[in-house]
Amino acid sequence: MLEGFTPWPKEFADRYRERGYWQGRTLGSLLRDRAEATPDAVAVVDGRRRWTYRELDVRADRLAAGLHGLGLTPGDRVLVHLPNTAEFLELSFALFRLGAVPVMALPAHRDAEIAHLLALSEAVAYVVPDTHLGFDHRRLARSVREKAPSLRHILVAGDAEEFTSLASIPATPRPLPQPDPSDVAVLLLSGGTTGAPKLIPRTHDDYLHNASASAEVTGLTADSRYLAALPVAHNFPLACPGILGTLHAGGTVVMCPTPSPDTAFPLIARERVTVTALVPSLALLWLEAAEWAEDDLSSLELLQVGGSRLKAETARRVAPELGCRLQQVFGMAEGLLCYTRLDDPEDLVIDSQGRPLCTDDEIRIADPGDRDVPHGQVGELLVRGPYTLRGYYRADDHNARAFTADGFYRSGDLVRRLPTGHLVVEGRIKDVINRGGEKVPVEEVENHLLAHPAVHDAALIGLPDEHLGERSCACLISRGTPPTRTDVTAHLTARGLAAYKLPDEVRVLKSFPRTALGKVDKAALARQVSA
Ligand code: OOB
Repeated sequence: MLEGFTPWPKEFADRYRERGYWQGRTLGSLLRDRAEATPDAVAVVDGRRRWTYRELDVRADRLAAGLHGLGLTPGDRVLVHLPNTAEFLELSFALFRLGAVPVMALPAHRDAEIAHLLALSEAVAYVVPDTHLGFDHRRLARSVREKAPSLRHILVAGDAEEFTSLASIPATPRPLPQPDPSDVAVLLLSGGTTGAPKLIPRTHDDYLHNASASAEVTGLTADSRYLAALPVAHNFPLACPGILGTLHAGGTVVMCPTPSPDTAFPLIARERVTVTALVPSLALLWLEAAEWAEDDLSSLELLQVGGSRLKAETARRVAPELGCRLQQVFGMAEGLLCYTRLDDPEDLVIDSQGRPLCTDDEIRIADPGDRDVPHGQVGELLVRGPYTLRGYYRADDHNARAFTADGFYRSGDLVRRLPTGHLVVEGRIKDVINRGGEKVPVEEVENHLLAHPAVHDAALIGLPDEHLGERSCACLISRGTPPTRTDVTAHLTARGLAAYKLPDEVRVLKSFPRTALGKVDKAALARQVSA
């Protein structure tokens, strides 16, 4: 068992197995079963490349053998930093089969995040593309290498320069020891918690349930063609049902390099895409673009939207303007997934964020004293279930606060439950800014701001935004010359922070409003800045 992972207590594990949620199978076998059933069906399309299930299966075996030959062993962590490409799938399945654990970094991550993830996971290998959207990932690899003593291999998809080419690794398949289905298959990045970013261990058993049950509520079949438009390292396009759910159903994954309508619409038309997933700000952009675009989007049957709160006005436009059904998804990398169902009445699809995927998802809605609120009232969502984590990876102190004594995860989301069991997301208490679905960890950015020589104190707040739902504003108390937004951007970029964490606005103030305890009163600060 991977050290640093908190397993479910035995009574829960037994129950989840008995009820068939955990099937004792690995993610590697998901692909194997399909490759045996429909070897010639197309598994993945990436540009002009089309790999059948047989080809993806053989490639994964060959890469697993090659990685084993490099010295990778079960339980080793591998930091995967690849965009939406066929190689992402080949590598992920190779690692699942080897029992090595991919750590899923987002393409937008830069030196600060990558160095942190390498240190936390003690990854032995780091896998990057050569360049992506004009950014040279080999440069990033060079700069983080010195800071990561665990790192033995840097593998590059494409032109490797002084590093090892990913394409040079595959070897003749050999029998490998089978990973234990109850062990960790993948480490996902948390959308945001207090302190440094955390890793979420997901087991073969739990993640396979996550993907296959999601494929079922989303109605995926062997005829489904899923457009992977959001970055596939994120839980939503990875397994909700995403690319893993699509492969489980025997459908085709169409890799989309960026989610912009210019790229996505022609792919939808060419590949007759039936289903995709977006965050609300992108859904809005697609709606605007669809008014003018000439691409044939008629194959689209379902649009999933989640990651941040979808406005009812936007939700109402999806069916008439894109000609497909809408499914709202309220999910978290930590586990719990809520979906509106395909046969839900219209008002629930428009106004709710769905109901839990599994009948054994235990939901509590609690007040700050951990007491259940009266039915229909707003409170913090606490959850426990067959695919919700019992502890972050290597984070004992944080885990003591993030879970109740009986194992419920404190989501930090404020929700209300409708009589149908559907949840409505009303806000949150965790210190994260949800910038159009991208989660900005406030404390992390504030710490970087405080390192600026002209910053005496810093508070990052979210302000309402027409397009993103929320935008970030850095409130600063300066010493000496007040820094401008350009100064702040240059400072944070030099510290290697991902671009989505850069403040959209900078305000310099004389003082911050404080609570009775002396903490910055962020609600009052937001009111003051908006006024
Ligand atoms: C998804 O996952 P994460 O881990 O990036 O972020 C989770 C957080 C939730 O705790 C909640 O605060 C927010 O994102 N969120 C939503 C939402 N979906 C997620 N807030 C309001 N409405 C929604 N529909 O974002 C994620 C993971 C799997 C599927 C979909 C989204």
